[in-house]
Amino acid sequence: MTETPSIVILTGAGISKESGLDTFRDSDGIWAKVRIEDVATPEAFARNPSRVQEFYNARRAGLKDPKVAPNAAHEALARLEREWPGEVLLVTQNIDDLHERAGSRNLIHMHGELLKVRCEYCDALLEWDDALSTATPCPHCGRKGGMRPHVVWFGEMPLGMDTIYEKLDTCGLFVSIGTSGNVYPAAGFVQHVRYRGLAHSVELNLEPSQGATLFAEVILGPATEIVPAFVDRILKDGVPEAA
Ligand code: BJW
Repeated sequence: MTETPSIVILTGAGISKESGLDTFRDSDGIWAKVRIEDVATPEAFARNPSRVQEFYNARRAGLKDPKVAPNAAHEALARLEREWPGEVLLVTQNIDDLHERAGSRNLIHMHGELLKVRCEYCDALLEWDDALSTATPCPHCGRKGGMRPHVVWFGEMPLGMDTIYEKLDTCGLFVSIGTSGNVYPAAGFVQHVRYRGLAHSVELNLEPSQGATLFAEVILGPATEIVPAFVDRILKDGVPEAA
């Protein structure tokens, strides 16, 4: 008897767009309003920590807006995890908590989490839903000036990479949802899977990503429509043979 194939799903900002959160590289996205060099590098934080804290404080506060809630795409992925008889690993580049709120549990936030902060002095990692400033003392070691958002900036190592590559190496299906394929290492996952040749690969996106031609299958449309339909199909028909 053959084993049930495991599934790895990569999500990006596009899955949260219909929940009211901005993407990065769309014409109305975050990088059209602020410069990466000012808010999303370790150098920016060293140069002007208050500016960086303000940027993430505003986004953390935005998560508390009652209008920001998981959508049908987040919910469909949580259903897939509950109902698929094999393992479903969700790897998200998003720092919002909408996958958790929808019920996903086997989840890696490879670019960090907005609702966590850490201390650069003592490495304490803490849940945090409030504003942070350069004067905030670390609740663990008491020192000021070392508290930073628990996010992965350009030039920093994404989180959970050993587990992610281990699961990519053994999965039977790799699905990429709502990501433009501009940022590595996530943008390279499809190539990694295709090179191994043992998994089917599917992109679900509003528009084709940078690496769309590398996927065996591409389905275009808004996430709230195409993700639930795709999950229904996988639960009904199973995972296609690698192509
Ligand atoms: C919809 C939709 C709807 C809209 N329905 N879809 C040269 C070559 C190769 C690599 C490098 C290089 N120079 C430097 C690098 C490395 C660098 C990198 O990739 N740079 C590129 C710009 C070239 N990467 C790094 O530095 C990373 N670290 C690293 O590489 O460490 C070394 C290492 C080596 C080997 C192995 C492992 C590690 C760190 C990257 C950190 C990224 N950080 C950010 C910000 C922090 C978090 C935050 O503030 O939120 O993460 S940048 C930003 O981009 C954020 C996102 O997670 C990330 C990806 O964006 P995403 O999700 O793809 O969003 P968009 O806006 O780009 O796309 C949205 C998509 O949704 C679009 O396709 C739309 O069509 C779609 N969409 N509405 C469905 N309704």
